[in-house]
Amino acid sequence: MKKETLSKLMSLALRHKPQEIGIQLDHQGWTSLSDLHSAIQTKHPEVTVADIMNVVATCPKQRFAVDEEGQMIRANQGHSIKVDLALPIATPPERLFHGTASRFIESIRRDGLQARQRHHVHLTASRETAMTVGARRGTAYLLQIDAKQMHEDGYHFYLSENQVWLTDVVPAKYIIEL
Ligand code: HQG
Repeated sequence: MKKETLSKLMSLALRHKPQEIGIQLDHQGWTSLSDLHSAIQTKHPEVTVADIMNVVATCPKQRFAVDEEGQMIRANQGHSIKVDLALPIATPPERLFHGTASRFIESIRRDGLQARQRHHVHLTASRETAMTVGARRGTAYLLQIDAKQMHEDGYHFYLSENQVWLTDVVPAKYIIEL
């Protein structure tokens, strides 16, 4: 199986539909590496634990983490199912970015940024990353977020292990268009 295909299958299992391949996640999103491997092997017998570990190690977005004992695996962020990643509240940089598609802008101006199917709104400190994320959905449109003011106003931010800034919602008044 191609590495990208395996990575997508792991995202499906660890972020969205564990039941679809027959695994269970604990409340913090972890599952046993060997359970994940066995479940994947039912349909794809050629996949090895080393293949899974290779995705964990080389995925450019560092989407997955394995615990120190090398026994448990989870997705670092991006879940649609309910998990508590137990991330500490972090102080964001003054400005964060969100890349979206231009066709969403009117709605975002009105309603702010919402998590939609995911747990959190995803933000980044990097303009380039935001543009790449936005380009997935059409003509990329870059928004700048006044994270300093949000933080001062009591909104919580979390930094995932793979450096994605997460927050519950970004009300429209904190969005600065670029
Ligand atoms: C948009 C990928 C209209 C929002 C990426 C986005 C990222 C609104 C879409 C990660 C809205 C949700 C997350 C509103 C938000 N009206 N549209 N009020 N509020 N939106 O995929 O941030 O490959 O859930 O702008 O690289 O695009 O999965 O979020 O376009 O890091 O690891 O609704 O997913 O990473 O889309 O992407 P998503 P996202 P992975």
